[in-house]
Amino acid sequence: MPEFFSFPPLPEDIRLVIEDGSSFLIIGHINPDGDCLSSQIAMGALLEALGKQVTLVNAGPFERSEITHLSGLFQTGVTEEMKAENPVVVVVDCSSIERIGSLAEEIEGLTTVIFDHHASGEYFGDYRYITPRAISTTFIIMHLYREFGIEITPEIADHLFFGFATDSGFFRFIGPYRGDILRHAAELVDLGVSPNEMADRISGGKNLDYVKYVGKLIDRSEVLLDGRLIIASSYIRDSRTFDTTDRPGDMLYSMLLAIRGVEVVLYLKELETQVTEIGLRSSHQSPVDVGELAKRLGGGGHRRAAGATVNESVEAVRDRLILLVKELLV
Ligand SMILES: [Mn+2]
Repeated sequence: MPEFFSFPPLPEDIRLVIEDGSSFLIIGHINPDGDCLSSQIAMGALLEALGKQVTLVNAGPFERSEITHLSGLFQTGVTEEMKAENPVVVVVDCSSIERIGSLAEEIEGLTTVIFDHHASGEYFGDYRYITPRAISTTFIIMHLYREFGIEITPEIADHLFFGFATDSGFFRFIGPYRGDILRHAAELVDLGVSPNEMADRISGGKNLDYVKYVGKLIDRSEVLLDGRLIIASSYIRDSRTFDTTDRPGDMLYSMLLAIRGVEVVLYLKELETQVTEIGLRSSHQSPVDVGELAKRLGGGGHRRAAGATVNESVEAVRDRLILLVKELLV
């Protein structure tokens, strides 16, 4: 029998925290993507519809071209004034407390509720509703609209769909027996969302330097372990050559995963001399669970997509990762 998805029941204590709270801070992860910010916005609108006072906070930076226009809706820090109301903190789309950056210290002592869909990470917060089989965090938030009996406006429908589209590679990462995702998406389209316009918004809007940058990273990438692993690396110096704040990730991954036989793609980005950000992707057929791999490096994520940041040079972490992937590629 296929394993059809249904949402686990919303714990009663979470429902009570939401119903009883009067003031809320909605927080998402640093370097936010479409799912993160849309989840924050949709969660905020849900709580406002329930009569709550809401502040959206995200430390940024708001660099990806598809989300920069949303930055004006967010505060970038939690002030003492905001804390004076003793707000409930709702954290969305974060698998570990480090993911919220400087805000982690600022919210200390406040009641925290987590809504997330990452399968691996270090659990935190006082209350958690974590649903790894949800395609995006907005998928969970859409469920909350139903749970609390709040109507989805066309504007919120757009945000919810934006999260679905960003996290599912525009529905390409969805396997069989997940008609539920498409049924949810169909509901949003009937509320006025245009998938056509959304596709342009997500993959368009880049400058020429962005595409050249991706080209450079492909050119520089190394094929390893009999063509099953590809590693692409970028360095601080690249920012002097290529004028773009967009992340090469998504385009880079889809091009490298298109190569026959490639199972794992690693993108190593030098942030500082001894600090490297690692993006991990694995192909649909691969046995490698990159979420687990990222967890071993102190990060987290999903089976097919994950990330971590380590205090090591690009070269050092590269060598370590080759050995780790080799062990997993049976
Ligand atoms: Mn997400």
